[in-house]
Amino acid sequence: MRRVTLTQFLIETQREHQLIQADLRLLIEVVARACKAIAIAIGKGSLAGVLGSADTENVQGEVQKKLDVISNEILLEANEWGGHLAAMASEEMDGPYAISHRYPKGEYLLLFDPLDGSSNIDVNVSVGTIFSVLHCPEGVDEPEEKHFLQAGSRQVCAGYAVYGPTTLLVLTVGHGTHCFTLDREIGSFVLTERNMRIPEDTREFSINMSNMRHWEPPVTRYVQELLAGKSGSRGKDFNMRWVASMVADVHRIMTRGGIFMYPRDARDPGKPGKLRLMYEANPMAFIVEQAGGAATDGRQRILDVKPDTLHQRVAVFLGSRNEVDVVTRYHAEGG
Ligand code: AHM
Ligand code: MG
Repeated sequence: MRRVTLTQFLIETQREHQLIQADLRLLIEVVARACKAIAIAIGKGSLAGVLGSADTENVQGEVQKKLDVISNEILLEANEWGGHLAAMASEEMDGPYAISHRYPKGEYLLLFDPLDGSSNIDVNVSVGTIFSVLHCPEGVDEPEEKHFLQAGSRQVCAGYAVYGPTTLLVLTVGHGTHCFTLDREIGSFVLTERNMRIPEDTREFSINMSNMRHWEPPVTRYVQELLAGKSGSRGKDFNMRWVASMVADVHRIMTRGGIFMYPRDARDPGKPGKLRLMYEANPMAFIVEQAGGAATDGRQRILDVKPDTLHQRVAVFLGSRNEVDVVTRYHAEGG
């Protein structure tokens, strides 16, 4: 089989579908290069002294790991000088990151969660990077928070890297979702699955069960039916998996199906869910939909949610279409 590198894939996609102009290709290649650098930093672990806490807090009040800070810096430095971006935003920064006046400005906005699942770093379990690309509104030279607040349906590209036994890059530009594997010897990402498809049905679900007592009635109803298995109303047994790295849990679903849930819960009324809309839920929803899956916040399609703030949280139900439909219907029925 002919080996197709990420670069070849991007050039061929542009030739066939005119979906990836030169600037967007540069952006994707730069993000992919940054992900390689992050993979190398993670791979060194204790040898490079990168594990453990940075003893700082991000805007969401979460204690940052050293690798959260390192990964954020790698992405910023890689992306700021190429002339393809108007601004960046990150889980680890309060507000938008302006591109220095020393560099030319481009037409895209890049948002990222530099190291998702970072509670897993110190125990050597998979983590990842999630990113989303939007157009900067026309005529805007100095993008502010409000210019990032576009619905997920306006994303031009989204992707994630998984730093696991292999390093993978999963990508969509709105024409299917494709998976690339890092060839560590050569140092390039190679296409290993074109047009990933999520099975419509599944027997596997993914949720942090320890929060059950805080859930809303539709979620409790749905999960109790799954737990009842063969003898319950669903008439089949379900298996459960929870890595606590969204990238790893979503990647399993991209590979063999399943439903991932991080519902809204009553722990903190100020937080409608744990995951962030702009750089976690939106890119994952775009990737999942492009693979034939579904993604809702229980009430509406995630990609249709109108954002209010950069770090806004949202409930997430995504994966195999038929299961997402059931739990979304239970929300509409009120429990
Ligand atoms: P993070 O971006 O600070 O790592 O938080 C997001 C992570 C997700 O990757 C994962 O699905 C979830 O938080 C795990 O939450 P919990 O600790 O409740 O299991
Ligand atoms: Mg995250």
